[in-house]
Amino acid sequence: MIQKYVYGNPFSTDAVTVQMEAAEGAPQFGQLCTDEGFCFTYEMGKEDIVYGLGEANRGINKRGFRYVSDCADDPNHTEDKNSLYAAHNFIIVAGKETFGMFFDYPSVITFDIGYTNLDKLKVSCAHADMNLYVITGETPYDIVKQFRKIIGRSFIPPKFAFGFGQSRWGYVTKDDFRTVAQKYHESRIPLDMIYMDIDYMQDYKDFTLNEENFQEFPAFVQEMKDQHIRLIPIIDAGVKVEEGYDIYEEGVANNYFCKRADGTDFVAAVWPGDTHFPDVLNKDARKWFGDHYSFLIDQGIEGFWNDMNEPAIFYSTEGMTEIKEMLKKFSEEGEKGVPMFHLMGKIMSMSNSHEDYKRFYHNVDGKMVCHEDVHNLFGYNMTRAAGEAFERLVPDKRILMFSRSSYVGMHRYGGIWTGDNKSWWSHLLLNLKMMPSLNMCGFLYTGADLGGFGADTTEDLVLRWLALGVFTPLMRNHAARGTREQECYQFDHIEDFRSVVETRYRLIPYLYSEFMKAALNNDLYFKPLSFVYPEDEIAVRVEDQLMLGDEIMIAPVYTQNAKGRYVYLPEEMMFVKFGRDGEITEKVLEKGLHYVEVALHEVPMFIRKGKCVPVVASAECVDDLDSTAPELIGYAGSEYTMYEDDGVHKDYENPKNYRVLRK
Ligand code: MIG
Repeated sequence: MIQKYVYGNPFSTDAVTVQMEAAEGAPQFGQLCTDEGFCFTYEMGKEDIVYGLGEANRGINKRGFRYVSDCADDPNHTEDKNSLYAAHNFIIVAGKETFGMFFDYPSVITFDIGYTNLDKLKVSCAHADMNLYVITGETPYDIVKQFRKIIGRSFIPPKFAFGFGQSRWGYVTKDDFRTVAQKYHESRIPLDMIYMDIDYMQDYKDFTLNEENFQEFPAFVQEMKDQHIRLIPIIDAGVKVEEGYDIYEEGVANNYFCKRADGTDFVAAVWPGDTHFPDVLNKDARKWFGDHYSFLIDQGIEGFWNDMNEPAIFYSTEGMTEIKEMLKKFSEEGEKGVPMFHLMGKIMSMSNSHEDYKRFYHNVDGKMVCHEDVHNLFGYNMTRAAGEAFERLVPDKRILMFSRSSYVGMHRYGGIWTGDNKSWWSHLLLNLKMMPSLNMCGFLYTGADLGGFGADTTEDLVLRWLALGVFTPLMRNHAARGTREQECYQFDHIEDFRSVVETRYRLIPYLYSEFMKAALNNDLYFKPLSFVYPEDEIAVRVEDQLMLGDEIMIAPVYTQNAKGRYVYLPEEMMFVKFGRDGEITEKVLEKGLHYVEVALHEVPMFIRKGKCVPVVASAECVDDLDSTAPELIGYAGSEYTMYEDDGVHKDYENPKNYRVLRK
C-alpha cells in the first residue's frame, strides 16, 4: 500500500506519474517534524537493513553512513564522499518493520543512516515542502515493485545499446575514430559504438561540429555504420555565450536561459568558456533545447550522452569577481589583507558552489524559482528535454540516451553512467554494489566507465572490470584525457579481451530478454541476494554478488592478483565459465561457500537450480547475432521464456515477442 503525505508547498517534480490523494495524519513509522525545515527520524532495529538511494556511495546496505542528495560534479569518489551526481531519494527499511519512503524533494536532502547514532535513521532538509510517499508491503522486493509502478516505465534503449562501446576523452579527428574501429576489427573484438567526447564540437558549442575535423558528417556517420559502428556524441549542459551562434541567439531572444534575480542571463564558465544554462524547467525552453538534438539525428546519429548537467560550474562571473578582489587585496596588503589559506580556500571552493546555485532562477510557468531550491532536477530535465523531443521527432524509434546527473523520474527518459570513477579495484566493487540500488530507483540502463575513467589502469583491471561489464546493460570502456590508453587492443593479451567481450555478445539475447522483462514489468534486472533468499541469513548480507534476472547470479573477481574468489551459494547452482573460442565449462556446486578459480580471460556466472540460459554464437555486432536457435546451458528439463523484438521500434506488448525454449 502507498500513502502520500503532503507538507507545505511542494514543487512538482513529476517524479511520480500516478495521481494520488494526500493522506490525513502522520506516517505510521517514526517521527516527523516540520517546525524547522523537515526532519524524519526512525529508531532502527539492530538487524535492520536499509536499501535504496540509487547512485550513492558505499554498499547495498546503506547503514552506517551519511548520504546527501546534492548533485555534484566531483570526480573523486572516495569512501568519505557523501554526494555523487544523482539524487535518488528512495529508501527501504527492512527488518523490525519493513517500509519504503520516497522523499520527493528537489533540493539538498540528507540521509543519516546510523551515522550520527548507530541505530537512528534521520532524513532532513531545509524546507518542509515535500511530497512524501510511504510504502508498506510484505518484503523490500514487493515495496520496490510498488514504487516502480508509481514512477512509470523505465527507459528502453535500442538493442544495439547492449553491444560493447569504446570511448575516450581525446578522440578528435575522423581518423581517431577510424583507428578505433579498425583496431577492434583487426583484433576481432566485437564493437557496436564509439563515443564522441567534447572535442567533436566547434569550441565546445552544443549542436555544432568541429569545422575542420567533421566536414561532411552524414557521410562519416554512414561510413562508420557500414562498419556496424554507431557514433554516440556527448551533449553538455552549458550553451556558449557567443554572438552569432544560433543556439545562443535563440536562447537569449526567447528568454530560454536561466536568469539572475535582476533578469539578466546568468553566466557560468564551463568548457566553452562563458555559458548560459538552458532553462530546462521551463516547458518552452525544454522543448526548444530538445528539438535541437535533431541537428545530429538528422545526420544519422542514434544515441547521446548528456554531461555536466548537475549543472557543473567551473566558476561564475560573480565568483570570479570575488576572487579577483581578494587577489588585488592580497597583492596590495599581503597576508594582513587576505590570509593565504583564505585565498586558497576561496579558489578551491569556487567550482560547483551553492553560492552560485543561489544566484540563478528558473521560469516555471511564469514563476521565478531559485535554482538552489530545485538544484537536483537539472540533469533530469535536460535529459527529459531530449526524451520528449525524441517522442516528437522520431516517435517510432528508440534513441539511446544516458545522463550523468539524474533524479527519480529521469529514469523514464534515459539511463545513467555513473560518472568519473578511477582505475581503482575498489571502484570495480563500487560499480557492482551500486547496480541493484539504481534498479530500485528505476534506472535499469546503467553502467560505469569500465577500466576506470581517471588514473592509469592496468591490463588485469580492465579485464576483470570488463568481466563485470559483460552483465551491465551499458557496457562501455571510457577513460580521461591524459590517462593510459585502455582500449582492448592496447594490451599484451588481446585474445583475453576477445574472450571476455565475445562472452557479452553470446549472452546478449538473454541479457536483453531479462532487461526487457524488468522494464516492462517494473521489475529489477539486478537484485541483491536478499531479495531472492530472504530467509538465508548469510545471503541477506552478501554485498559482492548479485542476482541477475531470474536465472543467474554473478560474482566477479575484484581483487588484483587473485586467482579466483570465494562465492556463497544460497542453493545448489551450476557454476559456468566462459573461456576461449566459445568454450564453456559447467560444474554443479552445492549450497555453501566455495572458492572458484577464474583466469583473467574467463567470465564466471552461476545458473540457479532448475533454470537454463540461452547462449548464441558471438558476432561482430549486435545486428549480426543469430538468435534463431540458441543453445541452452543449465539444468536439463528446464525451460526459458525469451523476450525478443526488433530492438528498434516500440512494439513491446506484442505477445509474439515471447517464446519458450526447452532444454
Ligand atoms: O569536466 O567531456 O564525466 O565522462 O569524458 C570533465 C569530458 C567533463 C566529464 C565526464 C567524462 C567526460 C569529460 N567530462
